[in-house]
Parts: sequence; C-alpha cells; structure tokens
Amino acid sequence: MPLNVASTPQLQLLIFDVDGTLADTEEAHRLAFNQAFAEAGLDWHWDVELYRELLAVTGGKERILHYMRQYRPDWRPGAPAADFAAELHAAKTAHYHALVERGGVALRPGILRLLTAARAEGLRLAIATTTSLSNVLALLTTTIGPEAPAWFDCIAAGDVVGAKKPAPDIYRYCLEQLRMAPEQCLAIEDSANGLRSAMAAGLTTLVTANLYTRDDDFSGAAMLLDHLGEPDCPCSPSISELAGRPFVDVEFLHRLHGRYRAA
Ligand code: XBP
Ligand code: MG
Repeated sequence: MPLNVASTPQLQLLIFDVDGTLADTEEAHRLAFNQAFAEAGLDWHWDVELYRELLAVTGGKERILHYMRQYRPDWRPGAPAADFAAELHAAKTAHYHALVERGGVALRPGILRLLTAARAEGLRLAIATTTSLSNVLALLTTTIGPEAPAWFDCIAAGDVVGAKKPAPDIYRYCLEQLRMAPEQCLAIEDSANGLRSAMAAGLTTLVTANLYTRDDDFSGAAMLLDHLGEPDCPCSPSISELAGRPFVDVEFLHRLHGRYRAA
C-alpha cells in the first residue's frame, strides 16, 4: 500500500485508554459493582448482558445513576441520588482494588511489549481514561510493577474533567497538559464511546475491540483489530501486509499514523 507521510507531523505520543484496552477490566468492574450492591443490602445484580447495555454510560457513578433512573424508577434511596451513588461507588472501588491486587486482571496481548518498545524507541506515553486515578495505579502496579506509572507523562483520569467519554474533554485535557497537538498523537481505544471521544479531540485512533465492545460502531477508526498481537499470538484481521509482522509494533504505528493523517 503506498504511503504518503512526507507532510505528516511525526508521531510523538501514544495515548492509551485503560478499561478494555490495557486490560479486560470490565468483568472485575462488574463483579465489584455487584459486591457493593450486595454489601449495601440491595437486590441489584448486573449480569453480563445487562452490563453490556449499561456500558453505554461511561463512568461508574454515572452508570449507577442511570441504572437507578432507567431500571429502578420506583426505588428511592435514603439520601440524595448523587450522594447515594457516590457512596456506593466508593465501596465498588474498594472491591475493584481488592480484585486487581489479587491478580484478577491481566494486561491484554501486546500491551507490555508495545509499552516497552515505545519507551525504548522514544515515543512518549499517556493515559486518557474514564476510571479513577487510583484504579489506574492499582492496575499498572499490579500487572507491571511500581515503576510503571512513571512511564506515562500524563495520566488523565476520571473526574478531572466534567464530561466523560464520548466527550473529547479527557483527551483534550491530556493534550493540554503535555502541550501536544492532536496531529502528533495516536490513541488506542476499545469502545465506540472511547473512539468518539478520541476522534472528537482530533486523534488518529487504533481500536482493539473486546468481548464487551466487538459489536460497537467503530466508523472512523484508523484500524480495527481484536488486540495488538504477539509474535506467537497474531492479531486479527492480519496486518502483515502493512506491518510485515503479525502484531502491532512502533513501526506499524508510525505507518498507520502517517497513512491516516495523509488521507
Ligand atoms: C470505562 C468505563 C469505566 C469503568 C468503571 O470507559 O466506563 O467507567 O467501567 O470505572 P473507558 P469507574 O474505557 O472508555 O474510559 O467505576 O471507576 O468509573
Ligand atoms: Mg475503554
């Protein structure tokens, strides 16, 4: 495939989503929500099918409030709804930390390889996520090690912006913090909400979908894959034609970025 990269700004920064992208965290989130509900004496239970629907609303507090309005319209909390949701969400976060710290969540294929290679090859790293900073730190330190958070020049997380994905705010915040233009960056996302957020901030976006998001609408993505791949675990569909290898590496990201920006 001919590439016209001559007039394209050089790719300098990779911005990673967390939930569903760095790791398949949503099952741990779902279990943690259910543990918090049971602990609070609620007869609420989010099964996989319901949780897939609820993921349309990003952010745990926002998801609880949405569930209360849409699925329990006659139920009244003993406190203002936002306060009740915040308290329930704090309990959920504690359960989520415990699950992650017990080793209940692993990085997705290719993530550690790509993070390591990107650092070695001079690309900067950042995170733009809906979940909280404490959840990100728990995940990075448990799956990689205590040094991992410092690999990222910016960890933009949770309530640092008012409007969560699909609004572009979290990506814009990250770009502002690092004084980077969107043309210099590439986002890696797993969901339609994440893709819309990144694209609205002007970013070239590679999507690695997962079981919860594979039926999402990924129109506009620079490329859609099932994961980043490993030498012994090829990603699908095949990228060998563009990459020369069956997995995403830094050279491939430079090519993808150049092709997308030149189009
Ligand atoms: C992921 C989310 C998160 C998690 C829960 O969105 O929506 O809300 O499900 O996280 P994205 P919290 O990957 O697009 O950032 O409960 O900590 O909010
Ligand atoms: Mg995600």
